[in-house]
Amino acid sequence: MMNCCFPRGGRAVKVAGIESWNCDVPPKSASAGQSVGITLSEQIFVERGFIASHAENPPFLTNIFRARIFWLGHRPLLQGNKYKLKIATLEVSAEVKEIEQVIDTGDLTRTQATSVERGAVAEVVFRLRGVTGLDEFSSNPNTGRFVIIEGYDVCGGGIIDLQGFQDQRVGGDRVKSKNITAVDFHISPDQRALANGHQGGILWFTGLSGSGKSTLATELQQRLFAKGYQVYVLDGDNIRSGLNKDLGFSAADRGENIRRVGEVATLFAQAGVIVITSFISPYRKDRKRARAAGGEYFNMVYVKADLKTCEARDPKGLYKKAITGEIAEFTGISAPYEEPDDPEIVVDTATLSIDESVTLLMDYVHKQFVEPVKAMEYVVAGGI
Ligand code: ADX
Repeated sequence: MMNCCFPRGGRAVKVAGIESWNCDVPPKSASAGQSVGITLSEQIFVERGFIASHAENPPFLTNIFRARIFWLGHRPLLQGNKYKLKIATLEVSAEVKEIEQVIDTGDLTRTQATSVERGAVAEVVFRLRGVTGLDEFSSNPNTGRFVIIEGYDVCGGGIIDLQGFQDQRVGGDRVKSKNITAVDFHISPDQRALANGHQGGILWFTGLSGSGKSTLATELQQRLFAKGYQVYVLDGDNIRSGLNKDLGFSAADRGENIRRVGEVATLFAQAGVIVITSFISPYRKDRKRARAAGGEYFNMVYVKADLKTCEARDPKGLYKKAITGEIAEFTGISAPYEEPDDPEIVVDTATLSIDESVTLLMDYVHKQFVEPVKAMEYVVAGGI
């Protein structure tokens, strides 16, 4: 089975079967150059121009790129003009965002210009109507080149250069490195759990600023540490002055903040540690990605307190500043908080005391991370 990924939709799906016209028995595999039909494990909407790729090596997703073009049109190519680009089987509308330079094909001199005349070569930035799957020409010529169409006439061609552009794949889940092989270090999670007396895991706190995440994380860490557990807190304010000091509070930066923390928390959990992450993590899609990274280690804790309660607490005086506009994009005031609909546990700090909240969490840790190890110890000791 192979995973497929259809860019634009960008969904990973499984190949349920392969059909070929000259075979009695459906083939188990197909290779480049063959014409086959595929059945997918789930129904998805596939449009002309979509590309199937290996899930681990998808095309670049973007709505903007630079290209080196050769112009054949009778009318000059102009900045701001719209054309149709044909990239493999995809046809997409594109605007000439910028003509960076025109290259004289006679003496290769480069000049700045706002138009490209017939017969000229130029470096041009295109903005596409939608996010599209394509590739750098040097890495995949088939999806890295295009023809330019004006009306019904082919009036140029180009090759794609993606240097300096961001892959817009949601989650940035594209692995850039090639030829990497995971190393197995031969210490199993069970061995670590038996050594520690508990499993590794992630308690992913989410909630408004002032909901009590840091307070509960601090208390819970102390209580677990006193029991001899391996425990560590990753806290927004701390991580943002080190690992994530390059990030602000835009939706994109918060996304990257949570992505990195999700990966780091997973490493801690794999090392056998109970890791408590204390981040607002306001966006559902970012939390979903952290859950996907953490897999079965991941447990979401909704530290719940309504905005009024948090504003009244305002431990850092930030709500006041947000209301006067001194702080922009402040969660709850000028930026959204999307309530979780899939938390493993809800701790309502508006009604529970700190002690009651921590007791609830201690019980959860015991059930989730300690009891399975007790059962394992019983088996190892020959109980069954
Ligand atoms: S998150 O949204 O990306 O998850 P994170 O938890 O790392 O946020 O950081 C939140 C902390 O940064 C808050 O507790 C607060 O102290 C501080 N902060 C500063 N500016 C903002 C802002 N605009 N929105 C939210 N928190 C902010």
